Amino acid sequence: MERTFAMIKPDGARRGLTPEILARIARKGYRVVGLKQMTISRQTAENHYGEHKERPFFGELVDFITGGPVVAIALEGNEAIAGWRAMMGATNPANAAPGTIRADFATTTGENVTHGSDSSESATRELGLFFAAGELLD
Ligand code: D4T
Repeated sequence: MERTFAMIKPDGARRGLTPEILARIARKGYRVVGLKQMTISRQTAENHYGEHKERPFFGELVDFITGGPVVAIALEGNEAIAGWRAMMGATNPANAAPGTIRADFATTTGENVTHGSDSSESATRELGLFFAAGELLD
């Protein structure tokens, strides 16, 4: 069993896509072991996206992710890290496979509805950044 960090970004939450995305997670068979709505602080956003600090889109990315409530989700399941990434589709929705969340619900890379950890190391780091130990089910 693997755990990963998933997030419904402010665009997805604002557009009312949370129930649809949680339904896809349930139908897939992942177990939700943590779930909360929150507004991300700038400090947490800069930490979360630290790998992109030098990229030209960093400022806009931090503005966007802190610009409204998100839904933070901890998922558990067999190969959940790669599996959730597959359900989201490519970062640029124009390249996302039909049936993926980004193909179905997004048009731009900047506002692409969901996030998912890209490795086991990222999953551990991001789960720790967004959830206190007591907020996750055993
Ligand atoms: P996240 O981290 O949000 O799940 O996205 P990905 O893992 O699929 O993609 P990423 O780390 O390369 O990008 C993080 C975040 O930055 C935005 N972005 C990315 C952007 O606004 N412009 C860009 O050119 C790129 C590459 C979108 C996602």
